[in-house]
Amino acid sequence: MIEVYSWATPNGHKVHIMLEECGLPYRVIPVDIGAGDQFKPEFLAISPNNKIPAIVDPDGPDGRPISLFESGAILLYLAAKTGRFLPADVRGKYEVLEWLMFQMGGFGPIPGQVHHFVAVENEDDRRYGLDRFSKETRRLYAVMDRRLATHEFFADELSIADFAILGWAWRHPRHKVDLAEFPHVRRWYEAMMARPGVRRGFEVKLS
Ligand SMILES: N[C@@H](CCC(=O)N[C@@H](CS)C(=O)NCC(=O)O)C(=O)O
Repeated sequence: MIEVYSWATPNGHKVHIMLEECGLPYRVIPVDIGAGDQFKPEFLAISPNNKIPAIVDPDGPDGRPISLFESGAILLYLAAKTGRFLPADVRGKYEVLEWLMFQMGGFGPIPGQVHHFVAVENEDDRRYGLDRFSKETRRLYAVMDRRLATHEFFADELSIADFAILGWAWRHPRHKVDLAEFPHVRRWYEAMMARPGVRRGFEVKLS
């Protein structure tokens, strides 16, 4: 059974969703990042950047255990292990990778800064941070809206890119985005959230 070191955050949920959608058996080991569990030596041994999620698969390549950190790498590993949610053909695969990298490099780090700055007490600092990162967050939603105007999913079919982006879109109230302004994102978001596997992923028990 795969062990998932995780917490109820966007990056954690991406992996919970993928595991549920693939029907893979797994066990969650909560890492309370508010209490500093991510700095414990036993966690750092598998996640040297002190961040969730991380996994240990006792049945890794060649039947030997493997541990992985970074949610994008974990999604790619699980896709390779199951043959699901990542097309085998080169064009289809790289289309998924484009949108996965879009999420990992932008639509995650940027709204994450909004989550930080909304809680900053100093008004000038808060205003500066929110001006900068809310504007960029909204630009990213506009990019997604344009893509979804002509595509049901981010790539040609449902993929790990959708799961990765959904983890962060789920936090739209926290980064102060009204999906009514991005109707194609809203259509995709509602369809994704209606999937039983996605729902189970967001409801995963962490204690
Ligand atoms: N690029 C990493 C980011 C992971 C990340 O930022 N995890 C956050 C929770 S969503 C975390 O563990 N924060 C704890 C810390 O930074 O100390 C990934 O996608 O896995």
